[in-house]
Amino acid sequence: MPLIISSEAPNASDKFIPALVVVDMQTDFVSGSLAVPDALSIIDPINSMLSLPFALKVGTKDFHPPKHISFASTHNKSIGHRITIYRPDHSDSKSDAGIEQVLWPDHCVQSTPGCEFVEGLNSSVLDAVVHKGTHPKVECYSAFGDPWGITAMELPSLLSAKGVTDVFVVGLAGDYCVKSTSIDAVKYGLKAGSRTWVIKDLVRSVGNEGTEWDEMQKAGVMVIDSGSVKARL
Ligand code: VGL
Ligand code: ZN
Repeated sequence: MPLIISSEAPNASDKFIPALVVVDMQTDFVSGSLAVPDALSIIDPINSMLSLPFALKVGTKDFHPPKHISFASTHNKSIGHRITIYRPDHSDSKSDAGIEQVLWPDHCVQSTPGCEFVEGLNSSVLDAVVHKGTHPKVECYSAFGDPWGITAMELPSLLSAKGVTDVFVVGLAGDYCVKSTSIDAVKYGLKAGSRTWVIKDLVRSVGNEGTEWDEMQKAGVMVIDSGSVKARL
């Protein structure tokens, strides 16, 4: 048999294996202690995304123990106050610049109703649920890992097991967990060869500055709308 080299041979970059990551669609973020404005309106459109044939559908949950380091009540400080936190496994915090942490109301505490997926979300079709913020002394906005890489998270291995080429992100909150997760998805994609998209009309933010979109795009996240995703899938 002669070897035929066709210019139309499928090229690795033509592969399209999409994953949907639904970030923190939990009661506390929709109607509870840390309700994100207008979050209710994205539940149904996210359900319709979840009905599309993504190769992998992952939900994330903010999943804090009581007295978590990100809670204002833990420090007897007011909500919105900023503190500096350090790597919990650092014996010498003087050699650690630390990171700024804004303090939140108690939210998404494990085993409380506010931590559940919001009512009406079709979570039964999710292939996996990734929990984050489980370490009492580590804040973790990204579903890929915490700022110090202390807490191991399963999202990278879920994506690579399916050979995902395109990661689509929706959910809450645009200026915190969606932003961090999407930017980390780009970093993952640099190694795995995948692209990262955030579906803008299926995201709501806590603040109203809107700078998160620029930050995500500068980092290499592509911003798309749900209509275009539906047309592609
Ligand atoms: C989040 C604030 C605190 C989020 C989580 O899901 O965006 N925001 N914890
Ligand atoms: Zn949190």
